[in-house]
Amino acid sequence: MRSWSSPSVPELPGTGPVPRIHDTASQGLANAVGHQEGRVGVYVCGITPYDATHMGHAATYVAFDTLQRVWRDAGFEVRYVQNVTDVDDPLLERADATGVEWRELAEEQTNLFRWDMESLGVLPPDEFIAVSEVIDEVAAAVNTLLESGFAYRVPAPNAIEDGATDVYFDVQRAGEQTPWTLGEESNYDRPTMLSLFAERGGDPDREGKRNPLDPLLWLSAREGEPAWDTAVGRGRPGWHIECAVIALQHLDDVTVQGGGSDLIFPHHEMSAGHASALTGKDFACLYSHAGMVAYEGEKMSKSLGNLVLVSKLRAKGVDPRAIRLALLSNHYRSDWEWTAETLSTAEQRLQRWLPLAGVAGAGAEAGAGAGAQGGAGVSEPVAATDLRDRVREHLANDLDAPSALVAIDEWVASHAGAQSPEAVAVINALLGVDLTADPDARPPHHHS
Ligand code: 5CA
Ligand code: ZN
Repeated sequence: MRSWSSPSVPELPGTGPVPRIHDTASQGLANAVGHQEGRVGVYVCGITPYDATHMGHAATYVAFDTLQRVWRDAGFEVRYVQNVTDVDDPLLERADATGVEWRELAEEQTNLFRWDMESLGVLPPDEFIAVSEVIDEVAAAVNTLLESGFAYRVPAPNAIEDGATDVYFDVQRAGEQTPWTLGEESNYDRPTMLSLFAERGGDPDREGKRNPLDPLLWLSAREGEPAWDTAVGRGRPGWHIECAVIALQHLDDVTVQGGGSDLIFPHHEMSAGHASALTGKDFACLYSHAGMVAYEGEKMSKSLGNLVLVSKLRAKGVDPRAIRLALLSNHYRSDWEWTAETLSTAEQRLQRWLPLAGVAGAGAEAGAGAGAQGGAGVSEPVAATDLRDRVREHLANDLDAPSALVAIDEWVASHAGAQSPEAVAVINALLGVDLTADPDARPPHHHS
């Protein structure tokens, strides 16, 4: 699919340090490097396109965007792949409940997501792939797993066709015959796995499975649901195999598999298992997870409906750069709660920083006067080498954006009223906030 347009990223003098990030599998910090010199590949799980883009989604994509910026600054060539889960139970249920065709819902919400990402200054993936685009490839992979004995068929009495079967992944066999073992990525014990599996789309009690934790690879056609005729029969893909197949297809080296922490299990554990069974090798070098954003006391989620949407804030006239600063003011790995204060603090911060680009800030009055050019009394530009070094150090240390923001605050406070193209470039390149942009230049809605 079409991705979205890229913001321009200034090249900074010199190179930043190789980032270290937390790896869920080894439970510690690790150098974010793969098997190839100077090149990294990252697969970040994309949205299921409905009720997008809320602050939780946005926080996760801004976190991996920061990683991409830090890698680039450290001299790496980055290849970035992201999927869109346009065929899945919750999306189909929402389409059903609202009487919209699932394809239409997915397309409209994916467009909204593209525009939200663009307005937040998120670098686009090199490959942006909808599941509906890779049905045959997924079916072929499921067929391979059946032939190699890592998958098996289970009778599906609810299917449209008599005698139809669903296909499941044999976790025990994969654990014995591939480099992958259940639990190596999540480090969860079995009771935790069982409860998360049931909570997050799994079916531990399905009759005929060899192991309650065996995940679905292929669902044979059900009444009223989309289905495709493929090498494994008529039906649609399971969830984890889609990400495994897309990642393997577009990345020769998965340096990082990323997403929110709600994907640690079963999604990333099982994607890794599927990939190992297909290739005989380990899947990703590192597994990286962003914390969960809450709102009104609970995880922000489509199922609860406690959502703050990027597009709604934008429609109210909120500067997307303030939204991005609000997201960056929390460490990506922590669980945190979105509040009105999170945003107003970020709006004030943006106002304090704007003078760096010669734009008059509005002091503590959030919003008012933003974008006005400060003409009079322009002083000599101030160098910001020290600031660049500090921001680089903080971000290379497990993407510590909150400390980077504080470092910039301190620098701005000690250079009152200074203009600094160097500082502006650092903030743009590494934090994705362009202080020279005119926030009113972008239309509030995306017309595609
Ligand atoms: N399509 C699947 C991944 S293949 C999916 O999880 N879609 S999603 O729309 O539910 O979420 C998109 C991304 O946002 C995922 O990486 C997910 O982990 C992350 N995410 C969802 N809710 C939150 C939240 N409240 N806080 C932080 N990240 C979140
Ligand atoms: Zn995924």
